[in-house]
Amino acid sequence: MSFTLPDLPYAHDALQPFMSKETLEYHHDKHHLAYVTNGNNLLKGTEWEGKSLEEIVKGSFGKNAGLFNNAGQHYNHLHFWKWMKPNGGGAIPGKLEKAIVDGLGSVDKMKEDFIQAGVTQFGSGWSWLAVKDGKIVVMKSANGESPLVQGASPILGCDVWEHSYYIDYRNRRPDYLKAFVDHLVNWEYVAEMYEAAIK
Ligand code: MN3
Repeated sequence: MSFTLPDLPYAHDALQPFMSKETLEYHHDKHHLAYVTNGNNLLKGTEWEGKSLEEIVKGSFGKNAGLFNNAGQHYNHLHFWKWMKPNGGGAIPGKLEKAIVDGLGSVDKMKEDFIQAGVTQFGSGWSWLAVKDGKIVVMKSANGESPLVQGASPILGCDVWEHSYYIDYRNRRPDYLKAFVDHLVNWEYVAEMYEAAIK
């Protein structure tokens, strides 16, 4: 398969004031597009041509850095757009909420740990909720890596590369992460990925 850039599931200005139209114009229209274009070029002629995106991400990790970086970021961003919605951050669907409490103690603790993972990720990367050995855990990763290459299934990720927040928050990464958790997360989509992860 080749990679294609999906449309955003909402208008570019729909996440304001927490994520601006300008940020999404750069982040989706330019950064994500570059991962798609570069990924397609680097995929050509490799053993992973014709494989699924997840197989490409896992297979190229540690073997083909250029392809991995672009395919990994394509995977991460495909979901990142769907992990947000206008007026997000509200109630968590019951079954997912129970699994969060089982794995991490409480919803507040999960939010605190998720934000802390993003704040302490040195340089570019992501903070994550993932399912590992049937339990929900908080993880972080560098650059284009994700729980997929750490033996886990990602169910929520926040992009902490500067391109994701510098226009709106400058150097205030903690404020960006807090706004993401409180106002942007689409918990219904997280619940959908949780269901898929525990199958
Ligand atoms: Mn990004």
